[in-house]
Amino acid sequence: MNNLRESSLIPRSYVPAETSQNIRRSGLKPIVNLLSDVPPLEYSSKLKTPLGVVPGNIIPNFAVLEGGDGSGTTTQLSLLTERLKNTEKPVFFPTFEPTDGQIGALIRSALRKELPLNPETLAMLFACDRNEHLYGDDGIIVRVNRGELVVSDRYVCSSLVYQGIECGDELPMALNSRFGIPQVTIFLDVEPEIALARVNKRKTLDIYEYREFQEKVRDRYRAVLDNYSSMGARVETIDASKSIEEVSDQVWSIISSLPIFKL
Ligand code: ATM
Repeated sequence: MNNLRESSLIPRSYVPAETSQNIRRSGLKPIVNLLSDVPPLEYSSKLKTPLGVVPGNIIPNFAVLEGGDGSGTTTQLSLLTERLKNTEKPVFFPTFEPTDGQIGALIRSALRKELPLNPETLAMLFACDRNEHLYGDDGIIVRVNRGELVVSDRYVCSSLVYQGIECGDELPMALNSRFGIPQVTIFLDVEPEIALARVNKRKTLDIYEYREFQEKVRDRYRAVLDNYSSMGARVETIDASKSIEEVSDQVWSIISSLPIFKL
């Protein structure tokens, strides 16, 4: 974390303003005040350079695939990885949330109904997992700053959508307010009926994989992403009921339009 703080490439708002140490030093400051001390997110689409100074809270060289269950985010990330496997530049790093770290493992056992957790606890775990994913050693911020292209299967919008349905807007928004926004968010949009027919071919279903919930997921994605783009984030929607190949071509045309490919 110290290395991250010292890096001039990282905007101040990417680094938590208060460590547990200076919280203690400053006396017992209530958590509510700590949150209100966080500067509001400044969204900006005016990205001038793919590396270096980052305007607003947009994370350069970082793209995200989002969508309901069965929308194909995981398949599309594998196809993108396949496309980029022989490309020397940029170095490509595919990744996903929940991660394969220990917090991610805890989350997955809750999703499989093996570990009963409050929805709020789960919301917090997703945020903890993301914090490590973003700011940890060899995390997303370190990688994009050294010029890698990072594409993640799910990120903040998943929490605003899924945990938003379970816990209301406030908690996921507060928990995710320090995480920067990707250079592009690709939303794979598909009717829940089609998506669940794909998911049902798998053996075990998780806590979110049923029709009513997935209807809400789709509606909420649209609202969250509308909001995101009205604040300057680049959002691209793909009709994911199309064939895997067609969707993959569209994903590629968006990813290959990123400034990192023009260096
Ligand atoms: P994958 O199916 O993409 O591995 O993700 C697992 C689940 O985690 C997915 N839902 N189902 N079913 C979405 C959910 N999820 C959240 O609820 N919040 C989050 O922040 C993330 C990253 C995923």
